[in-house]
Amino acid sequence: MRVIYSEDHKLRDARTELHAGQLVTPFEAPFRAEWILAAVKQAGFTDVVAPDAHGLETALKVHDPAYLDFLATVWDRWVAAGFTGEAIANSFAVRRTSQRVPDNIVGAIGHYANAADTSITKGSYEAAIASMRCAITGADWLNAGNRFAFALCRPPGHHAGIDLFGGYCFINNSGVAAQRLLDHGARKVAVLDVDFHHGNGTQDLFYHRGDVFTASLHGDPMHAFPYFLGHADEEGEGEGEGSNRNYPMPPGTPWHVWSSALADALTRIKTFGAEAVVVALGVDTFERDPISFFSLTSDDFTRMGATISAAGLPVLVCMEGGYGVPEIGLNVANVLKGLEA
Ligand code: OKP
Ligand code: ZN
Repeated sequence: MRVIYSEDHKLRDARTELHAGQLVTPFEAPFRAEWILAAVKQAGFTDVVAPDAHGLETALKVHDPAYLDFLATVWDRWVAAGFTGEAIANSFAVRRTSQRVPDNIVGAIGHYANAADTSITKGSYEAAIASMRCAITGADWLNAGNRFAFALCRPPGHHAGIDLFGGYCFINNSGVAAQRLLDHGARKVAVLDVDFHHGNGTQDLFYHRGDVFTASLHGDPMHAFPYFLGHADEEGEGEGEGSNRNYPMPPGTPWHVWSSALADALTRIKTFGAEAVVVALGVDTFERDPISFFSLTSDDFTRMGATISAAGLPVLVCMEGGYGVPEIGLNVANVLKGLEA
């Protein structure tokens, strides 16, 4: 198992997250990647490399160019406007409003935001690029004929849509990795999202495409972020008809229920004809995750890895969520162990 990690994730270190009516220290913080890296090394996964210096070529195939330009320039524009706090969206392009991109930076942030939880700071873009590079480098490890890679991506990516940021995400790392696999010979691939939260961004990227199957197991959006996507009747459209599958599940969901959804998703991924699978791995399905409501145990994460491995496909794991508790590292290491067992 090759592990791809960049120190540049530390450039994403916001002071604020709008949570429960207050600006709190973000749940998505640098300690997460440090804890996970330490635990996977401890578990014997010591083949850790830095990512290659990829540009935006692959990202431009799944994201809107103007959106990527916004991400690259938003912090400087915010500072130039004279603002001293972190950049937080507070006005949104909602139902029956113009989708023109405002010249004003506050308007532009609102246009490109799907949530106000994600404060933009100096260095956030650079960290997001480093995270994307980890995913691409991991995809290339598979392209070279290897079976497993772990891209220790931070910040996460699965809430980033074609032209939307939020949910702690800016560039959709798993989606970019899927595109990279297609660009290097795979005819069809799958993104299997096992983060607690629905992969709304990834669903958006590929909803009308027939070359990427997207499956997401998550807290029912009637009760959990991202609230506005992730229902079971979202199955893809046009060329993508039938190539999206959602498994919304209720509070308290334990392994024996969650794993039936996983089994169904893997069956569909095989039937679809995917030649590789990108796993968007959040360990926020853990029973003690501070912002989620499933009941998986640390041993369940080993079972998760083994179940995914049994599908027999090459697997690129991209890190998504998992917060606040020391077990996040162990839980990730357990997935990797299960994959290689
Ligand atoms: C990102 B990933 C705490 C809850 C709301 C959105 C959660 C984003 C999760 N304020 N914030 O999918 O783990
Ligand atoms: Zn999550």
